[in-house]
Amino acid sequence: MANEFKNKNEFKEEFQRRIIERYGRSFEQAHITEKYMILGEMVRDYASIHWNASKNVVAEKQEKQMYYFSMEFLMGRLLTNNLMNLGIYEIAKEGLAELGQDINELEDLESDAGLGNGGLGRLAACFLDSLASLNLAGHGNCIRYEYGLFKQKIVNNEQVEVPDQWLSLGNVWEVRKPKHAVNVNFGGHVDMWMGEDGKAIVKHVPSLIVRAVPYDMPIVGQNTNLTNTLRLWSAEVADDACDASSLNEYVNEVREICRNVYPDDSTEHGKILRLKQQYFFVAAGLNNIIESHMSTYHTLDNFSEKVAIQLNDTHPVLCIPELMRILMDDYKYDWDQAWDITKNTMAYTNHTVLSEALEKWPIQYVQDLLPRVFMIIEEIDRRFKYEVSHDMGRSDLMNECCVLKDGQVHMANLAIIGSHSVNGVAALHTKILKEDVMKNFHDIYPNKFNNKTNGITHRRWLLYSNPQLSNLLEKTIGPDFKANPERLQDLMKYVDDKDLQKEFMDVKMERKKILAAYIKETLHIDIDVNSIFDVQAKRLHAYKRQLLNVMNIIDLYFRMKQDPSFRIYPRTFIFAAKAAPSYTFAKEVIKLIHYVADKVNNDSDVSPYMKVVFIPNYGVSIAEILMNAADVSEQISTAGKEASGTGNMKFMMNGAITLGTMDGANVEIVEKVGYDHAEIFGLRADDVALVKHENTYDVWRKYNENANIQKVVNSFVDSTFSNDPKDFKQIYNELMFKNDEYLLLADFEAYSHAQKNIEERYRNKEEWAKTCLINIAQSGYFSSDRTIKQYADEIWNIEPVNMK
Ligand code: 26Q
Repeated sequence: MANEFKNKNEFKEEFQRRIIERYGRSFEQAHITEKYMILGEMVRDYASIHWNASKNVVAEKQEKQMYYFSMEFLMGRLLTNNLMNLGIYEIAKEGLAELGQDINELEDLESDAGLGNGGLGRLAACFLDSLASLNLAGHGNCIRYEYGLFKQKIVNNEQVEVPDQWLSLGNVWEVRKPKHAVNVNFGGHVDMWMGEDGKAIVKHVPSLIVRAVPYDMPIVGQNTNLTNTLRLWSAEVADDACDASSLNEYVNEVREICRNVYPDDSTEHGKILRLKQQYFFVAAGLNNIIESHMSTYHTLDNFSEKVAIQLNDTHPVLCIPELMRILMDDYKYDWDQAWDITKNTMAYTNHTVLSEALEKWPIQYVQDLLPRVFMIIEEIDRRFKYEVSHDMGRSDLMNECCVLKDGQVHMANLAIIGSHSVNGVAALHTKILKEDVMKNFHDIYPNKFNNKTNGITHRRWLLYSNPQLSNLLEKTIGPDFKANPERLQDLMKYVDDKDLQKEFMDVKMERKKILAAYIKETLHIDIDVNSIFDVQAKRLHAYKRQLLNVMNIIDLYFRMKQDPSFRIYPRTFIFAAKAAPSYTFAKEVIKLIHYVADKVNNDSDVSPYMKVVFIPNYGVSIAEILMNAADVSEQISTAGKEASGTGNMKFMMNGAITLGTMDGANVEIVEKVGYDHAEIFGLRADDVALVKHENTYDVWRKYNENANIQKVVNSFVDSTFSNDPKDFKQIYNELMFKNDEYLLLADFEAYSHAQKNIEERYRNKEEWAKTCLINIAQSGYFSSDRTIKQYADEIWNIEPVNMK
């Protein structure tokens, strides 16, 4: 039983006792990693106090529960977060200090749990924090990847991927639960025969059986007693594995399922592996939920009244046919009953409108790997076509919207057809789904579509990562905003207060110094803390237009070189971005940033006015010191392409001004702060749509019209930055020979002008501080607590659990 220490003396005693018990050493003799492990275990046990009780209360009170199925959870570190949420950070910190141990050193030992790529995975993690903090019974379901997303190193100015061995010290937060292990079946064939009752009996005879073992992590909220679970599934060999031609082959086949977050899907083998991952965690997760539901209710008739499943994009969409399979094959429901239960349980969130990111699987893969599930998908498709053409008389929409076509399974279509709710992640994004990308479906099911603008947990992204700002806010408006972030609004009364403006600038300076020290230590680059910190931190992707940012930098560099009287307000341009390993264009942009940085930073005429810094290995922990040090938040995607963005919200909440296009949640940020307190530029989403529709854009005309643009574009291929003629040729080609798909040249002048405006604004420090304070004051809306309340009320129909 865990000891619930109540003060620092009890903490110290318990800590020392555990070190002796575990390692047979005194505190003084213990290695720092041992101290970290013990602290982690103590916090986990502390967090577990209410874990069992939570499960019991939820079962006893027959509360509805939500399960968030996601291939990604970018949890980051949990030690600080859990200590803070449990309200025992100060006890631990002071106790350790009295033992001569700085808590920060232990915090730094924890690896980020990087079980994801980017926005979608971090959103899932923020949602878990909000669910627990709002006393809502909502759990995560994912894969226990052996390696997180690769670590990024820069070697000779290029990205190199290094495996992320996040489990090397063990994961102190997880508890292995072998008693909940289940088998997952793949391949083989399906036998069917008629039962005595005249109903078909279906038996899937698999060729591969994998044992799925769950590892549970407690999710604790701030100041709440409800403890939720993040369940991570690990693949192991099954006792009764069949048809494995050789043991070694079988073991390898099982091991690779959970090896990587993102298996290289350039080969057929890699693609099938990803499909295997999807079915693996879906089948295991659903199986468990059903088992637990049956043990409470002894029937599945009320399943959708007690269980809500949110599908984080299409990656877990096999939930739909899998639940149908279980209901029909194992529990003998007929199709219509099973379909009602399934549809009422499932809800789907879309996170992207890029057509290349809409998931499709070759029919053959699905049929071979999941023969029974595929039969059900075929039947869903058949019935959908009948419903639309026969019942609704809309055969015009049938072919667009069906699941099986062109030899592929269209996962988004399956998701929409099989769930009761479809949501986008920002107002503009949902509008584009309804009016464009999913217009036909919106005609068929107008009531399914709804918007849930994303959010971020203000606990991690403001309270814990920026204590300086948090303290200043508390001093100014009191502590209410901590539990209720909408109360940040109260700051509006003080935005004109000169003393507060000054204090805010001091806080920002402190954060800038912390970041500058990190950059000095890791990259050996000196940056000027009095310069404007201009930050673009996000995955590297053509549509996010890091290249537009670089083009402006190159332009400024040329102009300062050419004209000694032209000088800009000192600026530090900071980038942080990982590129997908196979995305050569994105990697080329990273390389370009480094070459430009070399040139600019080593030029004594220019470097006093600007520096370019690329911070490697962007992830949750780096974001925690990066976002809050920014003056300018670069959100410059081609309008209509960024579903929402969530980095934009983190910057805003920490008092940075948005320099952005009217895209994703930027639109709502501007709505809150007003045009005067953001710097907005460029084509709007409908302009972009029109330009594309009418095919009126000509990149060469833009190029020929503007000498500055010409010079910048030429610099990609005239050895300004690299003597190797192969370098940056691809960038040049993408821009100039694919008619600049993401409209960089179209927005270049507007962007350059907006950058100039930023500089003018920054010269007036009081006005600048006022703008930052207004951004903070209006950022409460972007707390994921608000988002989660909307999901809970409007989609899941769940209410806070009273633990008493
Ligand atoms: C698609 C096809 C085949 C295999 C994989 C995929 C795939 C994998 C990951 C498609 C998309 C993703 C991830 C998408 C993502 O992270 N989207 C981001 O979601 C955030 C949270 O809603 C938004 O804020 C971002 O705007 C959006 O880009």
